Amino acid sequence: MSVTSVPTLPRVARAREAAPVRLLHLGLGNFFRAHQAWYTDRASDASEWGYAAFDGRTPGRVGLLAPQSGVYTLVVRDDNGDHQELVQSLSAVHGALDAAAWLAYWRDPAVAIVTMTVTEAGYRADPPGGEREEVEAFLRDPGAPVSSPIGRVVAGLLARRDANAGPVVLLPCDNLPDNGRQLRNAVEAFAAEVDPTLNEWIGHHVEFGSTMVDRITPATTPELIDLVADSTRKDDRSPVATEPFTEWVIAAHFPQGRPAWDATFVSDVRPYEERKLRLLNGAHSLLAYCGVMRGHATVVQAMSDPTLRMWVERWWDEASTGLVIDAGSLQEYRDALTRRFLNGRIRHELAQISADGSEKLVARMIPTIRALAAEGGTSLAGCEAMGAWVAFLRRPPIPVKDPRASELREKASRGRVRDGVSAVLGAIDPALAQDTDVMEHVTGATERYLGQEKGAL
Ligand code: CS2
Repeated sequence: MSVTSVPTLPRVARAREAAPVRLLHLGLGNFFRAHQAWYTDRASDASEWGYAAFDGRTPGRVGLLAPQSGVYTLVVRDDNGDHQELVQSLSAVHGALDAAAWLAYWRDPAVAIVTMTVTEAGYRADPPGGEREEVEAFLRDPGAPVSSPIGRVVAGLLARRDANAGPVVLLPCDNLPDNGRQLRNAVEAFAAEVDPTLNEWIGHHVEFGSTMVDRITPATTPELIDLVADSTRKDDRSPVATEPFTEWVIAAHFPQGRPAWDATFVSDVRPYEERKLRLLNGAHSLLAYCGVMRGHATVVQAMSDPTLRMWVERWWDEASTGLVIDAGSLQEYRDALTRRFLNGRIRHELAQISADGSEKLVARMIPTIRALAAEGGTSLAGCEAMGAWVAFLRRPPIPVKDPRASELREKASRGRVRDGVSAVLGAIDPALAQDTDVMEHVTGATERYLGQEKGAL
């Protein structure tokens, strides 16, 4: 049965009053809704902390959520079946271009925390040189579209300072090492362009927290919408599927308080974040590029391929070197990852993970490849993944999504395979392109992946 054929089902609706808005979010995607919004919904003081959430660069989510006043069904899936929860922490949802509402929240002293999920690529203060005009245009006309997330945050900070609305905590929730520092660098660089006095105010009023976030959350499918309609007898156009596992580690001070999130609060997120980025996200990228080049579509399929499983285990051995987490808990972590990757009830598309490789690989895989090279060793699994990535860029079986797609595709396609590998590695880490051992292994892998249709794999 499909919701389109059952127009009479009532739209999913709020079961409790919306909490006052004290949290702001940029990037109203599925991950935010399975993670930060869900933690807020589950907090014991949920009635005091509501979110106003804005679409990121891709508009559209708000059109589905606004008619159901921001509430949606979270479907938690594992082999024991589905468990559904109504998430009601979004008190308001807004489109990406609703700049007047965006600035109004920043001017409101009750708004204490701004979280963001804008993808790895969102932390670039691009377009270079274009930011000044972008923010000036925005401030002249709050209806003017601003596309860069950093531009939107800086515009918000200007509005907050001008309204004298007090301190605010910025909490980035993307998979970047030291994401608070990266956000601070991008915001300060942008702010300096826009208003030379803003950084001093930022220094006194803005806390840049760092976080490690984890919950595997695939894109919503039409089947999920039908499944929720069937089981709840409600029409929810924007449910989210996710896994039972979830983790949130936060290092920040909250001068105006925070929801009673069931998160882990630490003084330094680095050990957690390095473990997660390298082991989970690194293995994801390996499975994504090697997987699509071997004809797989999902994480479960790729992880069930014995060759790729071997490469993942090898990657975990390599990427564990230097992690400051004890070995016993590392093995448990790896076992849990294996179970999570093999969760057959989560259809996690490799295409989704393959996006933004130029940003993701630098955060997830390159540090391990570099560290092993510095010790005179080789990250064979890292080179395997890089080789598959270059093959993917050179001859993509699915569309390449990356802010640098055309540049990287052109580089990958140059002359002999070795030339393509050298140009791509040089574009993301020049030192790696100079490393003869890395070059040899990556080139070998790229040649193998490109030759697979001739039976070379
Ligand atoms: C994935 C992540 O798409 C990707 O790049 O590796 O979204 C991953 O699923 C999450 O970080 C899990 O917490």
